[in-house]
Amino acid sequence: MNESPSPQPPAFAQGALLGALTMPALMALLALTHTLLGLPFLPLDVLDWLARALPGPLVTFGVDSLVAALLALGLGATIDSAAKLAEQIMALSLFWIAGLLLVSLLFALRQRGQKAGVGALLGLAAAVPLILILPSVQFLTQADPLLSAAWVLLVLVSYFSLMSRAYDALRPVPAPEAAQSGAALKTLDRRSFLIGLGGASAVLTVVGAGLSALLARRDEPELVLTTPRPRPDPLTIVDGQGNPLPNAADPLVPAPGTRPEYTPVADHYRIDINTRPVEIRAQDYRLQIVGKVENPVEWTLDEIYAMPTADAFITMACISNPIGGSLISTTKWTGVPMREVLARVKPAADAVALHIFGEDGFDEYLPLAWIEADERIMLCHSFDGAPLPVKNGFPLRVHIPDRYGMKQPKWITRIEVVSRAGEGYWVRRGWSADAFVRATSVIDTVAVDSAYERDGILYVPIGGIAWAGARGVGKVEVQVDDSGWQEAALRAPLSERTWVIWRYDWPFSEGRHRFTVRATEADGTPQIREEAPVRPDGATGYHSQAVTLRAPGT
Ligand SMILES: Nc1nc2c(c(=O)[nH]1)N[C@H]1C(S)=C(S)[C@@H](COP(=O)(O)O)O[C@H]1N2
Ligand SMILES: [Mo]
Repeated sequence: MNESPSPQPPAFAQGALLGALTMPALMALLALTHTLLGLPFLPLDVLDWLARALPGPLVTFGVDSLVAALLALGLGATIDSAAKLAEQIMALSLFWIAGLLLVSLLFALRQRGQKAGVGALLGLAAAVPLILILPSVQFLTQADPLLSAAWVLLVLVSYFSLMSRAYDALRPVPAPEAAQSGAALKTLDRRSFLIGLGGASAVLTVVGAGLSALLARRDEPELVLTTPRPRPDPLTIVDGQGNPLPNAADPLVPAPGTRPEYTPVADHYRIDINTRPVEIRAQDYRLQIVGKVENPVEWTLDEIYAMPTADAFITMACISNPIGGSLISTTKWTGVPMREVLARVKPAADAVALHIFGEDGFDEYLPLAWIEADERIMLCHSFDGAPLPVKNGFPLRVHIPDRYGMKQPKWITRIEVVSRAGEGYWVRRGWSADAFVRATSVIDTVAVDSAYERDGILYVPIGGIAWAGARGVGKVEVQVDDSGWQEAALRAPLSERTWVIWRYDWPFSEGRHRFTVRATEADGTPQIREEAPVRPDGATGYHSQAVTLRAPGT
C-alpha cells in the first residue's frame, strides 16, 4: 500500500504528547525511590510548598472544591481522607502538567535550532528551584539533604536529556540520502517509536507505582497488629488500657448508630498542613525552650515523660469542620501542665507568649496570660495512655481548652519565649485569631431498624453528639418537622471538656420527616442558629436530617 507522506505535527504538540506519555513513569520512579530510600517525592513536595507560598484562600479553595467533588462521587469516607486524596490528585496532576509543558517547550526550542544539550540545561533549570524548596518541605527521617538534591538533579537532567534524544528520533534531520527513502517510512517509525515509548512508560509506571504501594503497605502491619481497630461501639466503657471510662455507669444507652463516645485512637481525625506527617525519632529528640527565659532547656523525651502529668478526656475539633462533619474526636490526653513547664524554664519579666514551632513548619503563639488563666493547658505526650501516634503529633503537642485545633501545634520541637505575640500559621492565612470553639450538635442516627414498642406506641431512637468546648452542654433539643422542641436525654460526658451523647426516642409516624437538633450551653447560652461557613471563625447553624419512613412490614 502506498501511504501518502503525512505532514509532521508541530514540534511543541509532539513534545506535549511525549511528556504526557512519559511523565507517569518518571513519577512512578520518584514514588518508588521515595518509599525505598526516603528520597523526595517531588509532586507532593511541590504541592506542600505551594500550599505555603500561595495565599491561603487560593489553596483552600482548590482543595475544598476537589474535596466536595470527591465526597459527591463517594470517594473518601470522611472529609479528612477525601482532603488527603484531593491533595494527592492535585499534586500528581500539577506535576504531570508542568512536566509535559516543559517537554513541549524543549521540542519547540529544538525546532528553533537549539542543540541536543538544551535538554540537560532544561533539566538543570527545573531541578534548581526544586532543590531550593526541598529544605522547607523535608523532615527529619527523609534521606540526606545532599543526596536528595543530587538525586533530583540526576533524575531531571537525565529525563530531559532523554526527551531531547527522543526529539532526534522523532524528527530526524532530513539527510540528503534519506530524502529518497520516503516520508511514509519515517511516519511509521515515529508512530512505532511513540507506541513503544508509551508502552514502556506504562509498564514502568505500573511496576513502579505498584511496587511502592506494596512496599508502603509492608510498613503497616505493625500498626495493624499493635492497634487493632476496635469495632466502633458507642457503648465502649473502658479506655485502651482497660480502665473504666468515668461515665461507664451511666444508664443511658446511645441510640444505635451513634458514633463511639470514645474515639478509637486510629480513627482520631487528622489535619496537617502537609500531605504527610512528620516522623520524629524518639532517640534524637530534644525539646528546646529558649528566648526570654532564665533557664533555657533542651529536654529529652525521657526527661519529659518523667515530669508530673495530668490526664483529661478531651474533645477536639478542627475549625474547618462543617456542621455535622467528621473533623471532631474524643480521647484521653496526658501531658505535663504548661504551668509546670514554665516553672522550670522561668520566663523573664518581659515575656508575654510562647512561640511554638512544629517540625513540619507549623507555628502558633500561646499567650502566657492564657496559661495563667487556665491550669488545664498542657504539653501533651500521650493519647489513650500511649505515646502520641505519629499522625497526631508524636512526640509532643499542646492542648488549650475551648479553642479549635488550629491553635494547638503538633510535632513540637522548639518553643521560643517572646516579649511580643504574633500571628500563627492559620491566623496569618486569614483564620480566626482566637479560634474559640462554637457550640455544635449533630444527629448521628435515626435508628429506624431499632424501633421498639411501649404501651402501644412505636418509638424510634434518634441520637448523636453535642459539644460546647470546655463550657459544657446543658441541654439538647430535637425538633421534628415544625413541631415544638423536645428535650433529649443526655449521657454524662466523659469530662467537662468532651462532647455529650444525647438520645431522643421519637414516637414514630410514617412519611417524610425533617429532624433538627440544637444545644444549649451549660450557662444557658443557646447554640447559634444563623448559618456561617467554616471560614474564618468556625461553622454555625443547626444540623438537620430529612428521612422518609415507612412502618415495619409495609
Ligand atoms: N505542627 C502542626 N500542628 C498542627 C497542625 C499542623 O498542620 N501541623 N494542624 C492543626 C490543626 S488545623 C488541627 S485541627 C489539629 C489537628 O490535630 P489532629 O491531626 O491530631 O486531629 O492540629 C493542629 N496542629
Ligand atoms: Mo484544623
